Amino acid sequence: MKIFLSDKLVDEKDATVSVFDHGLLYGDGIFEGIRAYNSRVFLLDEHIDRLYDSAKAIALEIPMSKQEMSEAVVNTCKANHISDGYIRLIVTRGKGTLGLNPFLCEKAMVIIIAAKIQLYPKSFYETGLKIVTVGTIRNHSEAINPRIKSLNYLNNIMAKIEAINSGCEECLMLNSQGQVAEASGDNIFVIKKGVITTPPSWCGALEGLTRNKVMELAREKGYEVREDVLARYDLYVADEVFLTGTAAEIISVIDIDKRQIGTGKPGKVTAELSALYTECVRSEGTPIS
Ligand code: PXG
Repeated sequence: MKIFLSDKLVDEKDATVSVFDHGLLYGDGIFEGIRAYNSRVFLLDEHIDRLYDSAKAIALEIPMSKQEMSEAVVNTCKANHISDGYIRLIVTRGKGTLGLNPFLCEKAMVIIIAAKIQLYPKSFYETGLKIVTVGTIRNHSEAINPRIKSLNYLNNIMAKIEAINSGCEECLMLNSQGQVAEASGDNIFVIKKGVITTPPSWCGALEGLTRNKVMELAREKGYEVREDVLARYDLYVADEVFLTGTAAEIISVIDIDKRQIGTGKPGKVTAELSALYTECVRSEGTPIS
């Protein structure tokens, strides 16, 4: 496998970073998870924009232009003959000292991995997920703003541990006010009487690109789509609940905290949106060759 490292493609065995890299020492960095479908990189410009916004927020200077970064992503796919896959784009603070001071780091390190994607088993989509509310709350927005896709995912990992220990694959995370934020690696939506609602990002949600695309597709179909504060109550009494993310795409939730959601089976509106999304990923994106 070829990895883009710093400024060029190298063999996987040579793709190493310093033990003094602050990405490793402190989780000081940012990332994107991107999909390629049908020889096209889906939502590439949107991912690059979010990456540079995350960088700005943590005062990290990326040593490449957006254009160069986009080209590097496409070239990494090309070099690995990826037409359908998952791309991990990482920018760390780079090599520094054992102290916290990020300004002593030499230069931000850029890493791009283009690989095959490990999907959720098909059965999860057919039967839907059971999720549980966890005690770990989503990062406070004035600590690490959840809109920053930072390399520091301990918050989400602690939540994921609780979910797995409870026998669930995913969880529901609340914010410090007890409002619904998102899942550990996906956004959440509820459907009630035909109205589709997802928490606004200020409630502690990452501004997911799948989330944004699903909102756009639903509006085009004539659905009323809202960004509004949600309590767990709203989820429990919903007709349908689903999660969105680059890796998971759209996946139904059929049980939350042992409350059956709707009929207890993946719902019709979720299936409709899922079909629209599938159509979209097949036909849109930046060509790889
Ligand atoms: N919320 C969080 C906290 C995320 O990390 C999403 C929502 C969905 O955003 P997009 O832009 O992908 O629609 C994410 C992104 C995994 C995994 O292995 C998932 C993400 C990141 C890293 C790993 O499930 N999700």
